[in-house]
Amino acid sequence: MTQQTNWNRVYDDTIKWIKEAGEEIMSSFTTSFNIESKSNPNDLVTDIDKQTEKFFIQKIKGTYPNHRIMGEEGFGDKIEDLDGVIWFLDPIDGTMNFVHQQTNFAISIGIYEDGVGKLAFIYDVTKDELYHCKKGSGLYLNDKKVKPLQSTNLSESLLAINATWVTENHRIDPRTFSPLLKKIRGTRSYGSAAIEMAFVAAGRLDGYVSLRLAPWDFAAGKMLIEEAGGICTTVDNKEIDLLDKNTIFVGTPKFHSQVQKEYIQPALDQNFYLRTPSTK
Ligand code: 2AM
Ligand code: CA
Repeated sequence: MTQQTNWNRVYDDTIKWIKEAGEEIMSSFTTSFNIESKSNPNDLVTDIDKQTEKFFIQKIKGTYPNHRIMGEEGFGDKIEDLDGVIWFLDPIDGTMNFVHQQTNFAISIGIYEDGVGKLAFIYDVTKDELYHCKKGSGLYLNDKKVKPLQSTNLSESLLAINATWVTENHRIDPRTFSPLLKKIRGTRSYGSAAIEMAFVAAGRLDGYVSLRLAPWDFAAGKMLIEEAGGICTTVDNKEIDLLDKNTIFVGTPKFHSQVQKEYIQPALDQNFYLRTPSTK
């Protein structure tokens, strides 16, 4: 049985901890930190990712001992079901940007209860921009309420996509998205899934696609986008699985449905390949 949760209190605590963690991260710029690679040479982790995750885990476990945590750096719990309250935590989303640019990275926290989104936070640390929502109460950027999403024509749309997915790669046939790039107004690539999803939620982008995201990368962004009235699915238009790596395609309702119908579905009908991130 899940205990009654005071969500307003969790909301306030999380914002307080995020700001505190943000200050620590900013002060790390004046000291040196250790950088390692994880699954591949481009998958980076620093001491700061690990310290930040441990900071949140200590705060969460100390205040909400019944809550479970799925964190990118693995200091949380081993999560195999969605029962109760689960915090999906990415202490630094966009670690490569953190290392190379010292900007364009975010703290991402999505809090779910029995698989249903309750609170979401994406904090663009160096810009001091906090995107946040409590389910059903609208999306906020810092203290300002964000307008519900507007739908634009494809020819006036901006899509966030990494160039990897329209060049030779082993996850998606590059012919799936390359014709779309000729049709839309432009593409962007910020290198942080959390920031890219927050931008879709706030109407700064019309869509975002990625072929390899983990629950801590998308849990908060999915909630923010849905709160703003946008659509989040896998690239092949299925429901996103919160317990697994997924392909991700998100956007305004019109952008999402048009791209599905006119670009993705025809590519799948022609048997262009599309592999999920859990498949090697
Ligand atoms: P991260 O920085 O927290 O690892 C970069 O395109 C985006 O994809 C980032 O949000 C990055 O999250 C995420 N990502 C997920 N899995 C990745 C991987 N195996 N290699 C590189 N980026 C990955
Ligand atoms: Ca990370």
